[in-house]
Amino acid sequence: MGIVNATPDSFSDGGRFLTPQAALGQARRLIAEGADIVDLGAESTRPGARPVSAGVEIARLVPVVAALRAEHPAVAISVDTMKPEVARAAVEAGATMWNDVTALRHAPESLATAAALGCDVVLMHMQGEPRTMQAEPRYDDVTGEVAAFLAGRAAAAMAAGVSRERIWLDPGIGFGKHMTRHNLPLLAGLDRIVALGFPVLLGASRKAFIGALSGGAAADRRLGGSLAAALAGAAAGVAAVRVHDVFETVQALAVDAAIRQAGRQPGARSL
Ligand code: HH2
Repeated sequence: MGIVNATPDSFSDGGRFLTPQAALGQARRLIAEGADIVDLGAESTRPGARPVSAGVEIARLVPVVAALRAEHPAVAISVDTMKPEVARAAVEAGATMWNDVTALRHAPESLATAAALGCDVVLMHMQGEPRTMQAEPRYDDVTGEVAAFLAGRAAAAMAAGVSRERIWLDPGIGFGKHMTRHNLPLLAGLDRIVALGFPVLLGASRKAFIGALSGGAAADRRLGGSLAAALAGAAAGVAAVRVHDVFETVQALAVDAAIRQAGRQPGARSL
C-alpha cells in the first residue's frame, strides 16, 4: 500500500502532494512502482495537526479518486479518513477501502456507513486521540491489549453488518504508543495480531521510533528502518505494508520472498 498524503502538514510528505494534480502524480508513480493499493489521505493524524472539515477533505480527495479510478480500473483505492461522509463520497467516486484510524469510533454513524458502503475497512488501534495520544501512553501488555481491542472492533463491525471478508486490522504503530517501549514489542508480537484471522495492515514507514533508534534521523532518512519493519511484518504474515517508498519496499519484499522460497527447495541446505 503506497501512501499519498494530500495534506499541508503530514509528518514526512506534508505539502508535497496537496493539489489534486500533485496527489494524482504521486499515486501514478506509486502504482508504476508496484503498489497494489493506493492510500489517499487529506487530514494529517500526527499530534498537533490541524483538523480539516469534511468539505475540504472531500474536495482534496474526490477528484483524485475519480481520476485514478478512470485510469486504473483494477487498482485498489483506499481513503484514509475518520469521517463517514468523506468515506461515502470517496467510495461513490471509486474508492474500494475505508482506512479508519479510529476503527469506526469517530462518529455514531461510522459502523452503519461502513456496512452500507460494502467496501473493505481497515480498523486501526489507537490509544487516546491524535491531538494528545503521545502524551503518556500506558499499557500492561501492549500486544495483548491491542489484539483484544482489534478483536472487539471487528466484532462490533460484524454486528453492525460489515461482512467478515471486508475487515482488515492494523496495530497502529505510533498511535498512542511509546516510541520504543510499546512499538517494538508490538512489532515483535505481530503474529498474535495475525492469529486473529483477519488480513493485517502494518504502517511503520518513516515513523518516529525509527528516528529514535537511529540517532534522531529525520523522516526522509528512515528508509532502512522502514524496510526492516516491513520485513518483520512479512515474516509475521501481515497482508500489506503501508509505505511511502514503494519501489524500495517491493524490492526488499521480493528479495526476502525469493530467499525464503530458495530455502524451501529440495537440497537447498547442500547448495
Ligand atoms: N499511519 C498514519 C496515517 N494513517 N493508517 C493506518 N491504517 N495505519 C497507519 O499506521 C497509519 C495510517 C500516519 O502516517 P502518515 O500518513 O505518513 O502521516 P500523517 O498522519 O501525518 O498524514
